[in-house]
Amino acid sequence: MTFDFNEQFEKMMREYDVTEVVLLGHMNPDGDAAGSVMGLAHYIKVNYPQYTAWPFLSDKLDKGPKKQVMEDEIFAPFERPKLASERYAVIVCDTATLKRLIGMKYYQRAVVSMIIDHHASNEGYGIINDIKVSESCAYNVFEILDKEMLKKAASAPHPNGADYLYMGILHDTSRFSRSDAEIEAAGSKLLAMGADHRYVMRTMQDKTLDDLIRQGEILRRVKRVMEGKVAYVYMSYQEAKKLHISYEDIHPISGMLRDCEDIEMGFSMYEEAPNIWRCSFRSDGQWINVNEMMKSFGGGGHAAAAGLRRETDQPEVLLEQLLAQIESIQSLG
Ligand SMILES: [Mn+2]
Repeated sequence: MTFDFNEQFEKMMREYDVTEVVLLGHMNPDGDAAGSVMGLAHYIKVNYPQYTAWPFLSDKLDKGPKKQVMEDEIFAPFERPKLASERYAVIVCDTATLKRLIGMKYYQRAVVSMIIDHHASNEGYGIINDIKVSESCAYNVFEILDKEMLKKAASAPHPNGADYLYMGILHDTSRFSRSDAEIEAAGSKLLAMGADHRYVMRTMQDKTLDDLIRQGEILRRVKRVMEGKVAYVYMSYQEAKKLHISYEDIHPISGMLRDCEDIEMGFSMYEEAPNIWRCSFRSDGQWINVNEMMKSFGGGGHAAAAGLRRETDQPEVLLEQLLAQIESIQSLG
């Protein structure tokens, strides 16, 4: 049975006797986290004037989506919510584990929480849950909203509620590269309601020539293993500092490698601070399920995209363990 957002939301606000709701997403938010949180905030603002929505996002939001959020005339989600009451609800979008939540204090002090997510690795926290594995959380949000009411939120100036949900879908499916009939239908319905494709596409065009040159430096360092099917890049804190390479530069590399015709899986290991390693893994979700692969390491995400954060002074050992894990899954399959 589909989760009915209106029914669940109205019941939650009534039963817990609250009039304010804080909307939260994950750390280093991407287009999907921001799109889900902001889309829902606009929907509530337009359709439930008796309630106050407070979207709150980390300002470490990806550069492209940030451009759009900065143009919002209704909400300022990088500022702290100015709650009038100590009793309020929270809605968390696109966040698999509480460890990755931004705005933990608001979550902990809320009288009730609603979780809307699409991660296979969601740990099942929160009081009211709607977790459905899909390509994008914003797509899930679209599915549970009343379409006539969403249309009202879509007639506001850009960026409106439909622009945001469209942005989430666009980013998490890599411009509809991973799509199906339902996702395409959601996209075209959002456009018909008032999302503006060209306007939202600007959030995907955020590269400068310098960005591409730095990515070139990263690509030169790529190594291949398993008959070339697995490609990875390993970058220490010192090296990244020397080349002025940030997490933002290295994060898309695993996806770019995976998308190469002759590569099945791409990953990156990046030392963002001394001994703190952030790793990204991308595959088609079938050749290797990277969410499954991450389980024994304490990371996770989706079948085709997963991450791991690890504190270690022996990164070579971690790299060897990762490669051994890929080998062993492949030999079973
Ligand atoms: Mn997402």
